[in-house]
Order: sequence, then structure tokens, then C-alpha cells
Amino acid sequence: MATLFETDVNAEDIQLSGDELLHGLENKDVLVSTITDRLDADLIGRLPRTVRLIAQFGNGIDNIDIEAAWAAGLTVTNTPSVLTEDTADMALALIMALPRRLIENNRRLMIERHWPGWSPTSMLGTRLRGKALGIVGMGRIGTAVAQRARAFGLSIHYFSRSRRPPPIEEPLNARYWDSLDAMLEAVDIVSLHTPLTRETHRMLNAQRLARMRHGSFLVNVSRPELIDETALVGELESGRLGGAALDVFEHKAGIDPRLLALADADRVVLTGHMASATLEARIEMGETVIVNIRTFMDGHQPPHRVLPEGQMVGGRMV
Ligand code: 8YV
Repeated sequence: MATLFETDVNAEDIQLSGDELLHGLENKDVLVSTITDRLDADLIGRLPRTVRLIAQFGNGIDNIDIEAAWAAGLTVTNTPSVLTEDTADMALALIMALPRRLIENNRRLMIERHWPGWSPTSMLGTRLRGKALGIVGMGRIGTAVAQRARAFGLSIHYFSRSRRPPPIEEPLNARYWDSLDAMLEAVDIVSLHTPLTRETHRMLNAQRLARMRHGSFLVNVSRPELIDETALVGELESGRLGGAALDVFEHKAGIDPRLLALADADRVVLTGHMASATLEARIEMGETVIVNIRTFMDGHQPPHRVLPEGQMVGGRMV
């Protein structure tokens, strides 16, 4: 475990500016990027001509203006699959955190340094079994979340661009909704597992958040831009929504103090984009990046090339 902490670096200390990035890329063939590198059309247009591949160290590519990259003749790869299970584990941890008051209980003990002992009515939470989970985006991660949630006795509902075939739906006894609005009205917990695209940007807007059930919970391990965060804060402050567990949240101008106040009041749980943060996932992501680069440099189709049907817009909206 020691190495885990020794490698813990502050993101702000390793972030390159666009100019530093461009300078470092002189005479290079490949740009290895992460979600924090904003590769917009302007930066892509200024890349040295030697660069032919953008190898994203990550699954989501919303930091890349993919259309500009393709238009510039660049190949783009990512690292799907290897972070699916860890991200799904984290989603389940967050699904459980608020209903079972895990963070609140720990915080209380740490502040009071004393446990008064068991009582039949202390720290009562909400049972998960029998509740309805609404998954937005039933891709790899959404499916892995559904499999875990099923074992916890949650009923599975999902909204996705397309209906998943029976081999996926049947063992999960999953119900497909072709209307997100309708699903939001029918579930107790909503968990977001959709990539950020032009279509999904602020998909949970004020009107949609208002459709969520009274007392329901929202979990987001995907991207903050999927949610109108100000509207979410309003729904939480009014007491209409039960809580939100967010691994991702707006932070560029600082975390919203109202969101922090809700976390202080144990209505919100915040974790800092760590859903896929296991040592194993990072090693496998690195290996996948290397395989993508090697295959590309050998003149073959890299195994995780992002193709136009995965259309994500990125860059411009981040
Ligand atoms: C990664 C993620 O840690 O892969 C993704 O899409 O959101 C994260 O879990 C990050 O993107 C690394 O670039």
C-alpha cells in the first residue's frame, strides 16, 4: 500500500498549459492525453504536423474536440473496459453512502471521539432492497452497476440511447424506458453512466430534476456537466430531493459553497473524481495506451480507436 500514497501527486502541479503541451510535442508522433487536457479545435489546429495519434489515458473523451481531431486526420484512441468494474464499485459505494449514512456516521464518531453505544433508533437509514434504481446510460459501466445493484435487491430501470438486447436485460430483470422523464418519476435512486456529449450536456436540467421523486437520491460518477448543478442544489436545499452523491462536480471556479453546506449537513457526499482510481485500473489504462500506440505505430488499426459512431463532441463544451 505504501507505494499508493507515495505516488499521490497534486493534479495542479502536473497540469501543462496549452503552450507547454505544444512545445513538448515538437517532432513527436503521439499525444497522450488525460481528461484534464483540453484539446479544443484551436489546440488541435496548432499541433505539430508530426502528431498523428491522440492516445487518451481514460475512457471519456469529452476533453477532445473529436470532430476537429478527425477533420485534422488524427486517430484518437481511449482505454475503455479496464476501468469499468472499479467505476461500478464506486457507484455502488455512493449509492449506499447516503441511504446508510456511512460518511455521516464516521464523521460524527471522529468529531465526538465517543460512541454512546447501540440503540434501536440511532442512525436509521433507508433500506436499499426493494428500491428502484434508474440507470442513465446502459453501456459497459451502467451494466456493471446494474449487475451489482441486482445483488443488493434493487430493481433495475434504465434509459439509454437504444434498448439493450434480452441477453443483457433478462438476467438483470431490467426495465427499459424510452423516456428519461418518465423513468425519473418512477425510481428512488438515479445513477448517471452516460458520456458527456452535445446531447447529454445538462440532461438533468431543472425540469428533469423536478421530475425526480420526493426524497430520491442522485449519484454521478460520470461528468458534472450532465447536471444543472445550481438546480440540483435548489432541489436539495428545498428538501425535495433526499440527497446527492457526486464523484464529479463543478470546481473550476471553486466548489459551490451551497453544495459544501449541503455536504456539511450530510445531504450530499462529495468525492473527487476517484471512481476509477485504483492502482490496478491505472496500470491497465497505461498498458492499454501502450498497446494502442504500438499497434498504431506498427501501421495497424489500434484496438481502442474511437470511431465516428461513438460521436462525442468534447473540447468546446468543457
Ligand atoms: C479517469 C474517467 O480517471 O476515464 C474516464 O473517463 O472519467 C476517469 O475515471 C480519467 O478520465 C483519466 O483520464
